[in-house]
Amino acid sequence: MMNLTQKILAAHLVSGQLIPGEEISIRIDQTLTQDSTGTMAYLQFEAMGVERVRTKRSVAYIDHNTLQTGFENADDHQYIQTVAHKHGIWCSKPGNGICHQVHLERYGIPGWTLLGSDSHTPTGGGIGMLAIGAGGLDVAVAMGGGAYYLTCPRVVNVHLTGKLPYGVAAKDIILEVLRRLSVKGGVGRVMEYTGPGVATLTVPERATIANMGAELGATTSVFPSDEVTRAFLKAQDREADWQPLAADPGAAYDETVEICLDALVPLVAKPHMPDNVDTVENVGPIAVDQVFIGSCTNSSYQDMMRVARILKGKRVNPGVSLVIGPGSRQVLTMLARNGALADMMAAGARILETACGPCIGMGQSPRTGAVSLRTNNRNFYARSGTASAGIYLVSCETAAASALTGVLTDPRTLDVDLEIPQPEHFEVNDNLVIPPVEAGHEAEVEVVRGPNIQPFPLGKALADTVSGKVLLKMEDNITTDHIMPSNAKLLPYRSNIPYLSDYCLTPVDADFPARAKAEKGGILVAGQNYGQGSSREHAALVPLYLGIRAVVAKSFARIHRDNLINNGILPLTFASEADYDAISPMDELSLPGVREAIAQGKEQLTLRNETTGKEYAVCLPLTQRQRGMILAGGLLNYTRESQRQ
Ligand code: MIC
Ligand code: SF4
Repeated sequence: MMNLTQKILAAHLVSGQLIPGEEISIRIDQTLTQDSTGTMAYLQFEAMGVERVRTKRSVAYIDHNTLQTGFENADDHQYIQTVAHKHGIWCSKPGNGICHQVHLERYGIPGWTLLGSDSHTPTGGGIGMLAIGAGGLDVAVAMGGGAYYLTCPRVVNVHLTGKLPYGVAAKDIILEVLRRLSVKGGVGRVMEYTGPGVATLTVPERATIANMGAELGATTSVFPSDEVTRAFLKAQDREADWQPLAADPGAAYDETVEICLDALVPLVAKPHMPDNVDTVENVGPIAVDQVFIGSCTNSSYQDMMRVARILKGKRVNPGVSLVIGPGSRQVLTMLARNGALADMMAAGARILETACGPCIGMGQSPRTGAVSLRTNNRNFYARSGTASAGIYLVSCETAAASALTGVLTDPRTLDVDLEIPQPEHFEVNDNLVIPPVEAGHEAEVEVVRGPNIQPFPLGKALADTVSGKVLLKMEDNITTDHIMPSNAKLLPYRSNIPYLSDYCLTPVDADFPARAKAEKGGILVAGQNYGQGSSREHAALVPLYLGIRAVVAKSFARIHRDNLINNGILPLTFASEADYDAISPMDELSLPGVREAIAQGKEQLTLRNETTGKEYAVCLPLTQRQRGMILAGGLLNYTRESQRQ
């Protein structure tokens, strides 16, 4: 008897055993990239020298950097489009929509594996995929036909019963899970949704939940594939892609979370963490300056239709700027045809291109000290582009109701029919998707590289001894938005590591880049869950460029730890967390004989504080393959070395 996660893993297993905690590797059926991580992933793919991708389908989406305030974004777009065309990859052009929404609509297949260079790739779990977010280098390897290595997860049964009451949304389900489990609660786990409540949720609602499983730190989240999934695929002209999938009756799980949907209420994640959850009622009618409805979490056709219903015939409160970004061209076109778009606009909404937009700070930064209600998944400090603003994460219903009143409003007070059935047929039009060149013609395609495409740094083989000053000592839950901020000014430089290096960790300490450069690199010290959030490999590549050789933390987030190892940076954890307190900024630390110790397979190393004379035990549990990567100075060097042998 197997649960669904085990079934999909078993069907794709390349190496290892399905025992939680053990290293396994799996075959990847599909990959996705988006432009802000994609340029690096394709540069790395090119460096691997593979002519054509070996997956069943790989898609390159352009959805993050679409502002084009200078030539940089457009250079990146052209590079991605041409490199994709050459190497057998489909390219979804800017304006076609947000990668996760479009992938769900057009390409996701129940029971298949998907690896994406974006942390919200698990959105595909809404359609029964095992969809995992990873760094660009891991995705590049998967495109080349290589297996994806991961720690075999524990499987959590999130058992849903009942039905959501009026005004309570799928977003409130995942906010409830976050409230209970926290941003670390899913680490090392797959969240598998089961129970009679599942059938009451549409595919986009399931996708909302799977999407924000990323905020739990989970490896991924997965829903069964049932008649609801079949109807969704049929309406996308893809019924042939459907297959029924579910856990065997009585299958075992490592943990269980019970959620009774009838008992849920509208929830809100307060600044600056997605697990800082309270009820809308408790937070009360705080004044709201901005409302953003959109992002890969909440921008489906049904989400948008509910919003249009709420806004229809009403007026957005004069104190509020309401911005709406439908998730895909399919959604936007359908809203345009059925009049819902006009209802939104008549109410006073500002309509955005179908892209990530405000979610990643690409425009629409709120005013100083603003309260901004948003339907996206992350409210990390400064991510909106306005550090003093407070971002509150809510459902579409709460967002739209509040946009009308100007204060945080419980949508259960609305008097509007919120039942939006799934359309019989979605409007299918893939005109903005460019297919790859036919096999055998790759050499005819020229890859265009503008001046913004700069080479990426390569790690160096691990030295015998690693040493350096503590350039920064950080708290718990430092996100990749702290390590490598992303906003309208910086996102255009995702292919330009030297440029980005001047902004590394500046939300924590504005002087960090200058100090790192003056000291020619060093060591970072951090608390729990270091590197949570985005999959951006830049959070490892930029520190690598700045000469960071090791990060000593209380614990790491999964994707970031993999990214550090892939780039040859040591992710060390304190054997005793109390030692964190004994280290001060600018202490000189060293790891004498570290190369030999790692080569011998030692998992505990000695970290010497040359300034105080103290020694600390630090842990570096590595698989054999990871050991090889650390010794070689990263995955690319390791792969090259392995090929030579
Ligand atoms: C995000 O939501 O933080 C992003 C932008 O989509 C990232 C990817 C990136 O940093 O480019 C993610 O979630 O992985
Ligand atoms: Fe884009 Fe935001 Fe989704 Fe990231 S979380 S993929 S930035 S919409």
